Amino acid sequence: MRFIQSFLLGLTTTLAVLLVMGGFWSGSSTALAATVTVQMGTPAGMLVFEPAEIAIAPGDTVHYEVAGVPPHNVVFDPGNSAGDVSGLSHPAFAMSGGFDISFPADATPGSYSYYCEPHRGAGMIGKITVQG
Ligand SMILES: [Cu+2]
Repeated sequence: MRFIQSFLLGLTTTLAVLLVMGGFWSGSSTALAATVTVQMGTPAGMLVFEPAEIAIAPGDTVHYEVAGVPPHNVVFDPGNSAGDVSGLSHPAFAMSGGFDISFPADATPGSYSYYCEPHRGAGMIGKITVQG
């Protein structure tokens, strides 16, 4: 009898722990925002964003990293974007290193176009699709 009681107590505890862990994992996997890296310029001297087109979820962050031929910046085109782009741009020129641009969790789904100001004429433009 004592054995059965301790067995049942152990089983109940194990189930409770599994339920708590399962809830934690399923909750955090949906809330965890991702970071996608885009290179600005290439070591070979190309004036491009690489990759030029990416898809993200609302709340995700895009990390821009100088990879060649600086300076670079990121300016969103309000006339060519699905939602509000105020506050998204990073107009300061980056000579090295990188910077992050985070999309709000309530960002309007659709495509957002941007360019690098000094190299727009050379075709350094990019597109981010925020998935719904
Ligand atoms: Cu540039």
